[in-house]
Amino acid sequence: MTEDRQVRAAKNPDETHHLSFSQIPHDALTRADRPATIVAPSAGPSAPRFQTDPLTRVRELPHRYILAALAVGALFATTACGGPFPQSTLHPAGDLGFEIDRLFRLILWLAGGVFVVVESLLIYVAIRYRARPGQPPPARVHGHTLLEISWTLAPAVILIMVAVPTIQTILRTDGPAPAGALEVSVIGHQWWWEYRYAESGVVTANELHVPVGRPVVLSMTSADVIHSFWAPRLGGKRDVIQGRTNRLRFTPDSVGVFLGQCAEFCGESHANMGLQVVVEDSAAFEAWIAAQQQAPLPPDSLSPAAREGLEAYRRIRDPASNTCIICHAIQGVSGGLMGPNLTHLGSRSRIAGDMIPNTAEGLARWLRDPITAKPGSKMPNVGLDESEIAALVAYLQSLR
Ligand code: HEC
Ligand SMILES: [Cu+2]
Repeated sequence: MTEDRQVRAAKNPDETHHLSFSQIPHDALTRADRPATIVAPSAGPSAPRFQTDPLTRVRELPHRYILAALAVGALFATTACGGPFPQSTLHPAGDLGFEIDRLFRLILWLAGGVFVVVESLLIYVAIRYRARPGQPPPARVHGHTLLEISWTLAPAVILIMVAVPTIQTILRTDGPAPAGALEVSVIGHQWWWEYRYAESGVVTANELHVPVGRPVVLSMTSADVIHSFWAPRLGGKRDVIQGRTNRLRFTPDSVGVFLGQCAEFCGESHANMGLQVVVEDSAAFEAWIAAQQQAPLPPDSLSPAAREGLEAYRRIRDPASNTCIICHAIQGVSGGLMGPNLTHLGSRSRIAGDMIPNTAEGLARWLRDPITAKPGSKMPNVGLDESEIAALVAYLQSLR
């Protein structure tokens, strides 16, 4: 800092507050004289508050702020005990979910034990050896073999206690399908899930149907970036990576609809990459498979509106990349391979990665502008007019 600037700083501390870093001459930036110290001369009665140390600042807070903060904390703590929480790992619904829950509890207890021991020692030492007036500085201790061995061994033992069951669980759940298991290929896309059932040839999206009590093995890969399949109550999560096949094995033990979602940030609509796992008894599952294997209604049994929709669906658009049949597959109608298979769209409860209800209104909203309905959607705004949208909704709803 130059001489006259220092003088000015002392005379008019306010002015120095406006000095920006770049305004300070380069040679002035010595260690002892960095911008933070420029405000030092003003440390008089009008000294800015931020110069006090953090503890003093907390002590100076009016008590009502502290009470308010505690009240908000308590509110969060109590609301966390309510429910329902459809994506809670604490209510497992399958073997993998139970394993994960068991690991979580093991680690929680170990960490809790460490916390209690460390905090008790800390509080004991802070009180027992606190500074007293006139007390000489404490003697230094150097080297204590027993202590050093024990504080190296104790964490190592705890980490082994965590690592062994964790790795065992990973190995147990990422192997090839055992005999009798249901194998499903899962393909992660920005931002939806594709499922292909090896034995039945069924292809669907976002809503995975599996039977209760039978092992399921998901063979998972990605069409683009890294995703992660996670249906918390059933277990998981496991990364879904392009060029790799990761497996996830679990056996659901209760019937129900279990929500899940992508658990690896994968771009703009990552948060909208939801999924459902529909666990049903084996009769309902077989019925679902049989229905998925049906071909769609032939054009002449469609209603006039739906037939118009089929025409709109087949229409070659300008630019051609806006043409439905380039992207979507419908058995016997089109073989496009970029978007979800629509052959049995009507059997799904939601569209666009579990985001929008599969109703006439939801479908129309989607077709009108997919990019507003789902930020970043890889389905373009095709530029449909309202009559085309109405016809397409009628057609899409015929695909049961
Ligand atoms: C450039 C490729 C492309 C074109 C063209 C296209 N789509 Fe899509 N479509 C997609 C993709 C990708 C998705 C999945 C979007 C998501 O969920 O993030 C999708 C989703 C959908 C869905 C929801 C499916 C589900 O199960 O979630 C419907 C319905 C749909 N498209 C209908 C149409 C119709 C009708 C047309 C023609 C008017 C069309 N699409 C044109 C790529 C396309
Ligand atoms: Cu994802």
